[in-house]
Amino acid sequence: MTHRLSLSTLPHLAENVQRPAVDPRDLGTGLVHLGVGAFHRAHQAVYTEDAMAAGGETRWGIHAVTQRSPRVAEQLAPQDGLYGVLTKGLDDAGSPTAQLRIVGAVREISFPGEQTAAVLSRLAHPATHVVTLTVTEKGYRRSGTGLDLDDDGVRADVAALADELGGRAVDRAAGSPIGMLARGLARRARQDATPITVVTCDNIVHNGAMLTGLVQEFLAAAGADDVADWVHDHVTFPSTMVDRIVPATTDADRAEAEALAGLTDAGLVVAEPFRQWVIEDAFAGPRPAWERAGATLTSDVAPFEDAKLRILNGSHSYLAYRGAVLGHRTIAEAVTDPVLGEEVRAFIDEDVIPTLTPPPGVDLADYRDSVLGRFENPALGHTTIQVAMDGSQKLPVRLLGTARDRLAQAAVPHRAARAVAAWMVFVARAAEGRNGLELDDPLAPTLAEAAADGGRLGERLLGIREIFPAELAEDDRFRSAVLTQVTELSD
Ligand code: CS2
Repeated sequence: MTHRLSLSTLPHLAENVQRPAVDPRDLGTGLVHLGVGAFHRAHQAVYTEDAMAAGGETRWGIHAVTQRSPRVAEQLAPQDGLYGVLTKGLDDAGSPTAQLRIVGAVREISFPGEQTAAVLSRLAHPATHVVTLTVTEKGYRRSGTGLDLDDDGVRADVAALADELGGRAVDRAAGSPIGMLARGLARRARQDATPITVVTCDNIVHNGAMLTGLVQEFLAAAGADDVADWVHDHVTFPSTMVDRIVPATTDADRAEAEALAGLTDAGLVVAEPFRQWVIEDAFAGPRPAWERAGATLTSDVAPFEDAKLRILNGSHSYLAYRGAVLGHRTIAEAVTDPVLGEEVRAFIDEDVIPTLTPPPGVDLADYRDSVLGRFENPALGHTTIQVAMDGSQKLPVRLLGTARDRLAQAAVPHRAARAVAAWMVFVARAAEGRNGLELDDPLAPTLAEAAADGGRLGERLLGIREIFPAELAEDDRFRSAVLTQVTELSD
């Protein structure tokens, strides 16, 4: 029987698999991460481990918190937090390569249901200096541009904080990531009160400012004015651009990793070789030396963020919606479809690049080529359906800013309109369950209702204000470009 990966079985790991870069047993806990999905494990955790190894530090072990379910905790806890990252690329001759490394930076793991108390104390602990988040776009529970105070989880957390501040019930299970974070910050304000930095790593425009705003709205709703002042003075929220393609792990990936490692690993994640992290240098206290692991610390993340969200994520979504409707299972198949590949390139060139300021040292045409080249990686098996999920949350970030900026330049964004129309046609097909497609989106009921109004698909979807701001939806140039494309793509 093959043993399972853990600290005690680590000595049995096959020779050619990279061991943790620092001894997990030596690590203290200095960082809390909310939302320990595959992306965190393949990105920030790897940077953090490499930063500790490069700087000879041991204080940045991670207390990782799952979003809702105990599933990741069940995968990682029996493995003492250890898991593999299977990096899949291509060699110079175009043959697939796979390298496995074991990461040991995750030292504690909780899920919000029963273990809220442990997370709140970690957030308030003086050794904790940094909180990172990957809770996905919908995890922030926004409605329009602000916090959705009607969300059940947020409401329960607001009530819990009000009770905690009033000396009543404490440690009630957290119902939302913002609630968990704000309640932890409130506890820190009352206990140790040392500054802390909160780093959001989700694909959202100006993500740092967005998160500060949500935390402050939450505190205002709980009547926590003193905490709000403390947060204003002691907590920073740097913006970041994060990048690494991390497809969902499959059974075949787990079997491949097991053959390499000689151990089973329920926490395995798969990733492309490329990774990038650009972080606003605005820390309230100590932080891991992430720059020693290849991250860029800068005073202005915005140009990096805009280029990545609009070029990479924008064309990812474009390929996902058009590709899924055309029957392409993976992003690699979609981007290598000659017609679709040309379309997406034209979208980037004609509509996206004219809206961007090149980040320092970056040539946007080269960046485009490198992104499209990464999408072609057939070894990843990244499915169109995975990228297609949560379109209502992703569209504004990835496509609508481009459309708005082109209109402001007095240009009609035909290409961006086509991308939006591709989403609409996908929604219609998925709502009907055609071609095995499914509508996986927090606004699914609203979208399905709009899609049921067959002939008016475009108008109905453009009317959803949570997605399309009025100034854009009512702009005749954009509107008619979208509607024309919906007709064309529906054929
Ligand atoms: C993808 C991203 O699933 C998606 O929507 O576009 O997760 C993408 O793979 C990452 O942002 C790459 O950094």
